[in-house]
Amino acid sequence: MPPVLYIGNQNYSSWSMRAWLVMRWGKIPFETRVLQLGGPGYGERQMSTVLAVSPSGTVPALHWDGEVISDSLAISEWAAERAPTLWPRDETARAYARAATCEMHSSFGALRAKLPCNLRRRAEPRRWSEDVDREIARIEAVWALLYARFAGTGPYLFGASPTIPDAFFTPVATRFRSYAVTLSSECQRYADSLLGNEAFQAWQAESTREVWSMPEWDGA
Ligand SMILES: N[C@@H](CCC(=O)N[C@@H](CS)C(=O)NCC(=O)O)C(=O)O
Repeated sequence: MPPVLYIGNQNYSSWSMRAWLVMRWGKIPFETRVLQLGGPGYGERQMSTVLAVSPSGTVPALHWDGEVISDSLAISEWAAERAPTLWPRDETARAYARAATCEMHSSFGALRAKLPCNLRRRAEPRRWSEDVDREIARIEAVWALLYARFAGTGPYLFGASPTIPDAFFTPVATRFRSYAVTLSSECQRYADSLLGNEAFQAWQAESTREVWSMPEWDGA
């Protein structure tokens, strides 16, 4: 039985997207099961859906050989043990890649709250609060630094193949697209590479077939 990755609504679940991209980029055979997060009656449904497969109550959750891990970064590390090229080979580059991934995993709360992941959404440009502007500037600085030092001719942060930080930044690129955030030309080029990635395109195609909607997020 191949590993099974439980994920949330593909239109909205950014953490699910990250783990799924890493598994695909690592060419690890796995099955995907999509769970509906939110929607009417979710409080009662949650026990029989997410909590039934993920003790933390969150997705993504990976099941293999009777084991369960339920965190996107832990799943990415599990994948990298099987597919080491998911991290850059060079030790210094790898340290920077881990730092960027961890920063994405643990920070940017304002961006996540005010620009929720919503692949379908195309909002008009607007002025953001100071905390969002600060976080956007920080992300642009991280991208610019990594790109200048490690990308070579790109198109990803650490070269020709996508690595784990690229997966962690892909839902950021979708947020910038959804909410019409203006980026520097080099950051926009990198964001476009993430959005053009074949595995991301496959995820996006599946998300367009999804019928669930979360009105509380669609208005953000
Ligand atoms: N730190 C976790 C966060 C996972 C998370 O918050 N996932 C959201 C979906 S994107 C979730 O499962 N929320 C629970 C719910 O909506 O019931 C990770 O990196 O996997």
